[in-house]
Amino acid sequence: MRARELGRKSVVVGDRVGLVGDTSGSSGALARIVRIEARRSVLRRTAEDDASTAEGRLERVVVANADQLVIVSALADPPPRTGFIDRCLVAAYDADIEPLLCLTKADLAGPEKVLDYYTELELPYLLIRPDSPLDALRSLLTGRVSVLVGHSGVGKSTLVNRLVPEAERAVGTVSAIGRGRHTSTSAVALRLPAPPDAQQDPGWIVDTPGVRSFGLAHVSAESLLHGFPDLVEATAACPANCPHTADEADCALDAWVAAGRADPRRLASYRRLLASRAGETDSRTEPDPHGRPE
Ligand SMILES: Nc1nc2c(ncn2[C@@H]2O[C@H](COP(=O)(O)OP(=O)(O)OP(=O)(O)O)[C@@H](O)[C@H]2O)c(=O)[nH]1
Ligand SMILES: [Mg+2]
Repeated sequence: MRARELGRKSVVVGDRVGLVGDTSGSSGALARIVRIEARRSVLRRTAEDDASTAEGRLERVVVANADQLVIVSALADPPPRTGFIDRCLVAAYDADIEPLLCLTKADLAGPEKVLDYYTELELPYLLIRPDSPLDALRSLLTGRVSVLVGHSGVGKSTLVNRLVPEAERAVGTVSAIGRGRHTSTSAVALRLPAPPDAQQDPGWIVDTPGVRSFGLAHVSAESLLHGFPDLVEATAACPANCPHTADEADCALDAWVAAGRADPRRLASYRRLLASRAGETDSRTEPDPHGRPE
């Protein structure tokens, strides 16, 4: 239990804490959390993008002390949404957490469209199908705290069960395209099994409930750009305090894209996020860059 002296400070998954009392873990034992250690990283999201609304100010800490953000996106059922992946990338760079893209359900559709969109980014990615070996993923997870995020039904818990068989995380059926029922309802950290020969800390994996969107009200307009490393260089030629919006005639991003140095869909995605932060659009109805309805 949490000690009263912690006040309203809440403990989140991934926190390192100080305990007093009976820490034996045996039945009926009682220990108290008396201290939360300084967090190495904090992954946050807001319900909406617009910090001027109550929902936008409602900030949730997804996980503390994560080293790696594993963005889980299915290649089909539900279909991938690069707008969502872009948001996760912004959140990862903002929190100083390394991103890894995990494309699941590779048995149902090919990754070409998604990978094409990210060609200019050195974004590490893995393709996952039900029968694919997980050695590459395991080696990227070893010794680190990794958190899985993604829409409901993309296969996060399925992956966790393959990595940590004794986890027995409930997995669900995808009820409608992009509208999976939320099978997992809380974030859970699980210790990865130690490889038989290794002395190293095997690391931790955090399974989280599916989210519809990844609100970024807590990220400044300037920091949004960090999620778009393929565009950053261009802004050196922008006038001082350039807002980088489409109506800014001198913004250097348009010429950069026109010269073929970045994908126009990436610029469009960045500007949609800027507009969404300014409260101009509803983040939940933003169009998919692949032209699919949500
Ligand atoms: N064809 C195929 N189906 C998969 C794959 N991975 C997961 N599934 C199926 O997708 C469905 C949803 O999987 P879950 O693991 O519950 O998804 P989740 O991301 O944990 O969903 P929430 O807990 O709601 O956020 C299940 O029926 C899985 O069997 C895959 O690689 N290929
Ligand atoms: Mg789940």
